Amino acid sequence: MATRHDPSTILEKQEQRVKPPPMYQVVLLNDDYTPMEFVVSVLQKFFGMGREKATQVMLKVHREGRGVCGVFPRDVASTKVEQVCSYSRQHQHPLQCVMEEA
Ligand code: TYC
Repeated sequence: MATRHDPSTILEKQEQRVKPPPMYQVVLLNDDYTPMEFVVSVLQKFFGMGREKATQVMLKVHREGRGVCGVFPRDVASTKVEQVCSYSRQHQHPLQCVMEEA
């Protein structure tokens, strides 16, 4: 049903109350045992990176100890962490992945 406003009424813009969802970084951690090639394949498989980008991120983690794989809403970040950890365990690698509020 259409609502009519008295033309003398001043309509104030409603304040925007919906905040964007908090975002989370998925961070990959270095270790001494996981093969470089395996890390590159994880970045391609779970983060949709091409081979070159995946290699750059892997080398950054290798040299600096950690690196960001992507930034996602909480549920997506949590699923990625689970997938990476479980896939790494299946392949007997100690690769660690965590999420942090961005
Ligand atoms: N440091 C590992 C090696 O020398 C490679 C590696 C890179 C492991 C990134 C984990 O998240 C990682 N084989």
